[in-house]
Amino acid sequence: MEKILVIVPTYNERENIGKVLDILFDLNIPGLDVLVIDDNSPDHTADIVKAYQKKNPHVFLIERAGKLGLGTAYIQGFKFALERDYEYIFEMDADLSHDPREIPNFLEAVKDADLVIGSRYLRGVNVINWPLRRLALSVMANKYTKYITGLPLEDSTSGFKCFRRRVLEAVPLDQVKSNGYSFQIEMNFKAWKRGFRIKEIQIIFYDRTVGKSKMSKKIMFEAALMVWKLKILSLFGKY
Ligand SMILES: Nc1nc2c(ncn2[C@@H]2O[C@H](COP(=O)(O)OP(=O)(O)O)[C@@H](O)[C@H]2O)c(=O)[nH]1
Ligand SMILES: [Mg+2]
Repeated sequence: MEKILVIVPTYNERENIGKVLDILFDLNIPGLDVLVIDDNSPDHTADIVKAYQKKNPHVFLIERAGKLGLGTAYIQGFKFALERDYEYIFEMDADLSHDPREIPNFLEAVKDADLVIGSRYLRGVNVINWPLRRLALSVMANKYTKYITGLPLEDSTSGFKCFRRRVLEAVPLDQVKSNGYSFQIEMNFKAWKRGFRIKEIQIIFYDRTVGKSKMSKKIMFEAALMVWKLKILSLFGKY
């Protein structure tokens, strides 16, 4: 049986994480473990996870000292997966924007792919309840990324995805520099440049109903610059 790890980064997700874990384990997928990476959330998200661990041995928790960003959280999660025998490694948000019930669809799609991305923009726009400004920003960021880098994806900033182990083994994880959402673009770009098969499947993205988004101007600017950096470095054969 091939093992599956779902990595869920959390920062102040106390009201969401229990529900996410419940839905995940109700799916009864054989070989599925969950790794929560919490950045010392002031709302004590980690306590909810620790209580959960008492009744479920398939939940792991890494606690970091402070808010160190999404990118480094995932890199740490990827290393955790590579040190163990996981074949399929998922990224998923903790705020129920990503429906865990989609996981079987990813597992089906990854049979003939190396990286499956849950896309909000594959056929039209499948985003529920985002303010127009936020939606426009996301759509524009994706068009911009596609145009500058040539990355053939409709949703390169999606945070709901499934990697085959070999992708994470091939990409030099210590050279991944992004910390905000451009982390998604950087990983996709590096997988694509190495010739891995990337497939998008349609998902619906629901805006969080509780808790706060961590989106910031800093994260936006990092992404806008990262796209150029990836493009320029790749012109010199560095990716
Ligand atoms: N560990 C960790 N998780 C984070 C950090 N920033 C965001 N997250 C988590 O990453 C996911 C996506 O963040 P969110 O704020 O919902 O982004 P949005 O959906 O784009 O507005 C959520 O599960 C957050 O709790 C961080 O610095 N560290
Ligand atoms: Mg969110």
